[in-house]
Amino acid sequence: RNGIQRPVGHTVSFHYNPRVESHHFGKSHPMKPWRLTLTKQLVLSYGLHYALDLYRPLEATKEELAAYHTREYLDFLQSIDPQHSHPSSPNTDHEQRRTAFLGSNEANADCPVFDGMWGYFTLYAGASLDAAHKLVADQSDIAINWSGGLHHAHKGTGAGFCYINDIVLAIQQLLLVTPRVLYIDIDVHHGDGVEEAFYYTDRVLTLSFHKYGETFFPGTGALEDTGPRGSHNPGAHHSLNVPLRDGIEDAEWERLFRQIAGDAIDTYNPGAIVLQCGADSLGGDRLGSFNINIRAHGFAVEFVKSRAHGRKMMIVGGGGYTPRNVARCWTHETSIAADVELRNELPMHVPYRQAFTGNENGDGLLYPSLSNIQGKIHPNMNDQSYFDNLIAHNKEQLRYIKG
Ligand code: VJV
Ligand code: CA
Ligand code: ZN
Repeated sequence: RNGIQRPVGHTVSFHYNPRVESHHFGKSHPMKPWRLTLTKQLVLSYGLHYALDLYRPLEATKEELAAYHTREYLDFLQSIDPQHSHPSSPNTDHEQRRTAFLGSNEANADCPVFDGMWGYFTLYAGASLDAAHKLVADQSDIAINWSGGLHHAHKGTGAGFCYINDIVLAIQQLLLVTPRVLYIDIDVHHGDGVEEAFYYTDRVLTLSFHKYGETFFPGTGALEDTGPRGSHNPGAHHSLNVPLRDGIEDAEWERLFRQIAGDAIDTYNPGAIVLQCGADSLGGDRLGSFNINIRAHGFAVEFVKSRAHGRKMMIVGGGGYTPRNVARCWTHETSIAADVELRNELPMHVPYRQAFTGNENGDGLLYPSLSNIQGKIHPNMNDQSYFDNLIAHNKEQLRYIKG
């Protein structure tokens, strides 16, 4: 009806269980699962689902999560959920365990305990595992999970809004069938949890672009941190970092990404590529401070897809704290995966249309200019010589790597 069709010989799967939407981190917490509702509505309104294989994955089992996470952490997460907790366990012990697993009083505002949280984790992790399984079984070429991408979670603790590391779990599955996986992370925060999980192996190359400096979370991901010291360690040179300053713009971003991600793909020659598309690197994000627009963000997907050459590709979400732009960005990126061009005027019948209309909300367009009209203004603190140094340093690291 609207001309959107499935391209021949290239299957794009979309892994999503709408039950994630109903979870709330708490009043005024920046992480809003509701942004996923908005994304899904926009994808459906554009008719993109005609070009996708839609899956509604079930919760991951505790056994599946234990492939990476410790038993004691999982026991804690499962039991602290009010719906699963034992009323007999004393409160003090409860608080001690909460501090141990989710951070001290100040930090645990990032990872609150909320109603139904076990259901939320197992749903988003279940979707990433389902995506990985469809790639492994050769039933999909590009598998998308916008509810995943929670890159800060550690083996035995939560951090930065992330409790279960669905990305690590998915990469572990891909490693069963391919010798090397490339992980690329364009969230404005450093992909520390994924880097850490594969720090000592040469079977995963991690590459994160992020804001770095002052006190910006999580504080890791310096240019010089490229893996364990000592060239005898297999993980040496297999963690790449691209630390950026405030205000990076479209053309610079695209050039940097093309150069560094391009070199990484060519040199490492991975069997699969996992791309974390955190939308907090967009201009106008509530927590981020970059100045890139939706098409420049999507350039990462476009570029990786163009260089994939038959390799399996997995796309996950991540951060993104201005919900209307998260929905725009991930709808655009779904369309790139599916080889469909979308018109700039949003469909008339899109639910929650008012979230996208008006001058401050982007004038009913899919691709409004995000720089300087939304959120705080972040002057560009990067310069050409800084970028040149980032490119040169990462090229030097890749000389140690043989694909
Ligand atoms: O900067 C931090 C840590 C603090 C301690 C805790 N307070 C709340 C904030 C400062 C040092 N944490 C970051 C975590 C960012 C996580 C990003 C996750 C992702 O996008 O990479 C992947 C999904 C941070 N920045 C902003 C906040 N936390 C923040 C947390 C809140 C909040 C406002 C800001 C938590 C609750 C409430 N407001 C009500
Ligand atoms: Ca990143
Ligand atoms: Zn982030």
